[in-house]
Amino acid sequence: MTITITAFERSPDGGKGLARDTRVRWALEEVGQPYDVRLLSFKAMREPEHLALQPFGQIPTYEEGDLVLFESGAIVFHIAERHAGLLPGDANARARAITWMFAALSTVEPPIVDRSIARYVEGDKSWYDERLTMLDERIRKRLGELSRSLGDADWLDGAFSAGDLLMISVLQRIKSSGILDEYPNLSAYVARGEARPAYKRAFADQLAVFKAASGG
Ligand SMILES: N[C@@H](CCC(=O)N[C@@H](CS)C(=O)NCC(=O)O)C(=O)O
Repeated sequence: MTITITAFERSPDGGKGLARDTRVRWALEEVGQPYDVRLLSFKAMREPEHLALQPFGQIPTYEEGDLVLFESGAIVFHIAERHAGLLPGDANARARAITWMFAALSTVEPPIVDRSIARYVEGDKSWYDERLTMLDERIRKRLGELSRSLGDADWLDGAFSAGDLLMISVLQRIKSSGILDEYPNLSAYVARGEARPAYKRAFADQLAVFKAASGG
């Protein structure tokens, strides 16, 4: 059955691969599933046709036959459950990998997203610098904890899993701030994820979309 995901027609990140379709593309590449992409403008994302698939008017979505999913974490989980390669066979190891998926999205991602939203929404406020310092400290707290937990291991719990895929996707969003560089083992962890052939294919495909939209 054909899998179709949605992505930005022209990603606001300039092709850096930070939009959340990249993590879905990456998961599909890891498990070797072909997929189509339907590109959406911001206007199309607010229209009833898309809102029927994604109630919050966001990307990505995932369609496969009668099944429609939204939320990148749920989509990656679905892909990992249906295909070998992203979750371990051992029940306890699988439960731990799923725990890391939740940790990525509900413990590590929120302060990182708060920082990027603050830049857009509050960047012109007199108190912005103070707020940024506070947000950076919240991020450092989480990264310090994650760094200790990862130690000198390659991946969070044994073999590479959907937990790593989501955690690395989340950490990529803080790379440009320089904060990630304060944690050499986390920088190396992200680089390891980005070196995976499946990630490279996913990144190249989303970049090709951005380049085509930019006329080059
Ligand atoms: N929690 C959602 C967040 C989705 C999300 O924020 N998508 C962004 C692109 S990465 C988006 O569509 N932004 C446009 C908007 O919210 O209007 C997920 O993980 O899928």
